[in-house]
Amino acid sequence: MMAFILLLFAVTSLLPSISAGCCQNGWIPYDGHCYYIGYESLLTFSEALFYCISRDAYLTRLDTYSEYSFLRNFLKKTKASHGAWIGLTDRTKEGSYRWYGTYTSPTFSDWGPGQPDNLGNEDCVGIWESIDYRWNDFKCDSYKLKPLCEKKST
Ligand SMILES: [Ca+2]
Ligand SMILES: [Ca+2]
Repeated sequence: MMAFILLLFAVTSLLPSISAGCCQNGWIPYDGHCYYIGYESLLTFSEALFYCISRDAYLTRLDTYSEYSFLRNFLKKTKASHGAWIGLTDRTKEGSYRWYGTYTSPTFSDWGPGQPDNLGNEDCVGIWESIDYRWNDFKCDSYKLKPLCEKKST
C-alpha cells in the first residue's frame, strides 16, 4: 500500500513536466493544444465557427499530419461523431482550400475517394465517418456536423 502511495506521488509529481500545458475539463490535450468535440451539437459551418469562438477557440486547423492522426483516431475510437467540421474552406476561391482565420494553405490532405467533388457547390471540409474519417467537402450552410474546436493550452 505504501509503495503504491509513493508510486502515485511520484507519478503525479511528474505530470506537470510531462504535459506542456493544461486543458479545461472536457477538452482533449495534444501537443500543446486543447481540442473539444461538440458531441451535443449538429451545426452548419458558420454556426460551428461561432461555437468555437464563443469558447475562446477556433475551428481546428490541422497543422501537422500527426495532429490529424491523433484527432482522426480519437473520432474513430469514440464513434460518437458521424462527422466533424475542421476549419478548412474554399469559399473565397473555388478549389483553393485555406484554413479559416490564417488563410494559409494546408500542408497535407486526406480526401476521401473522389473528394473534393464540389457537388452542388461544396466549400467547407469535414472529417466524415462514411469515408473512414477522411475529408469531404460539404455544403457549408445546409449540411450539419459536430464542431471540432482547438485552442492553445494554458
Ligand atoms: Ca468547393
Ligand atoms: Ca463532397
